[in-house]
Amino acid sequence: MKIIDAKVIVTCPGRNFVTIKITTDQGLYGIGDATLNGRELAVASYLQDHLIPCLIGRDASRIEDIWQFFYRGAYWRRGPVGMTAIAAIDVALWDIKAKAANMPLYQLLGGRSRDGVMVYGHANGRDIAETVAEVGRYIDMGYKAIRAQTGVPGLASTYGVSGDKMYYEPADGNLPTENLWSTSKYLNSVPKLFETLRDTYGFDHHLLHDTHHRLTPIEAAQLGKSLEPYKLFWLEDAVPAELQEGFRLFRQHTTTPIAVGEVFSSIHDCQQLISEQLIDYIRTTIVHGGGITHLRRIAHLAELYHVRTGFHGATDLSPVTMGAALHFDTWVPNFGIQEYMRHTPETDEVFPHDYHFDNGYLKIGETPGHGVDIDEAKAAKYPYQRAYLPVNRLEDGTMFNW
Ligand code: EZ4
Ligand code: CO
Repeated sequence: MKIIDAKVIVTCPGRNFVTIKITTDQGLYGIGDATLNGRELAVASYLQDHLIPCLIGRDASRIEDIWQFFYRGAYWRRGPVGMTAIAAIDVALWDIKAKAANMPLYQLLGGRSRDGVMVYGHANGRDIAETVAEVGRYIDMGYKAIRAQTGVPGLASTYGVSGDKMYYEPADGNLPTENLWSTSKYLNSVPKLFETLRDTYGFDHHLLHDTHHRLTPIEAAQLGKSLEPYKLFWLEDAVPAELQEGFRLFRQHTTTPIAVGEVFSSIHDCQQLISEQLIDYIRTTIVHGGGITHLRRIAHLAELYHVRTGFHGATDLSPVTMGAALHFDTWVPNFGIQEYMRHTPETDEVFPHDYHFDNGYLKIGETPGHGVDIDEAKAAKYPYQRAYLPVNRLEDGTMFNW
């Protein structure tokens, strides 16, 4: 089965998405997501100018060989741009292989391990009262697990708090928006939020929180410790993880479960975090981590060390990634949870998909492949619009992490 065509489709139905469509001489095609928020065109060019010329004429069934060809063959390994491009091709090839077998993708991975994929939604508000009310709304919608973020008194804006309650999109500027950050103000506000949430709703639902890479290990230790009475499902991205051994300090001070990894691009970014049992959940996902072929290796390594998966699933990961991730989640033995932010109706129209929300779970259908397509005519109606993620400065003007 020869690859006869591969094209990159860039579309902006409310936000930018980069998609690859690979076609074979047998008329089958596969779809892969290549979206890297705020740096979309770098991946589009990497695919278009460097990978696609090597892809035409290859046997689409040789997924592992093609993965190795592009990973080893670049000489310059890893990194978000390269690994996102490889992931897009990988997912499209798995889609083709499953369609050729006339099976839903999860069957090729090893079959069903669960009936549905537990997801967590994002509740947020400008202050604690508003966030508490939002969490109640998610409970009413049937969610078993909810991430709670709240505005920080004294800061004009906070990560994860949006005007639109249904759709959160942080990439909001033609040039990067500049926000202000104060760790001490933040650390004062978070325990109060979770205390109020547990007082209001009890302990029947899983609660999660994302610190978005803004603390040092000892600050993260303080936060983890102060949240212990509220029994979080996880504390996410408390510390940037370039220094994997830095998590030892954080880990040894708290029993709050730790999740990290949405910005990782390979197993080498988390090898020590996993093998030293410094984390509980690995968040690296298919689109930014080299596709199904590479995520399978990460998941298997994690399983040895009692680490479970918790794939990133923000709106900048297209429905194609969500579909592929749900097939992976349906199979993977050490599944933990899946993040789920709803896409807008415009996005859903461009990417028809065979998954749906059902009482706290996402469920996939039996469509052969990963079950997500792209409507090229609709995609063409939404041209690319440059959009950046915000940046953060401390109150004295120092550049910080967003
Ligand atoms: O800020 O995906 O857990 N989710 C997140 C996301 C990230 C965006 C960045 O593109 O941290 O909201
Ligand atoms: Co996050």
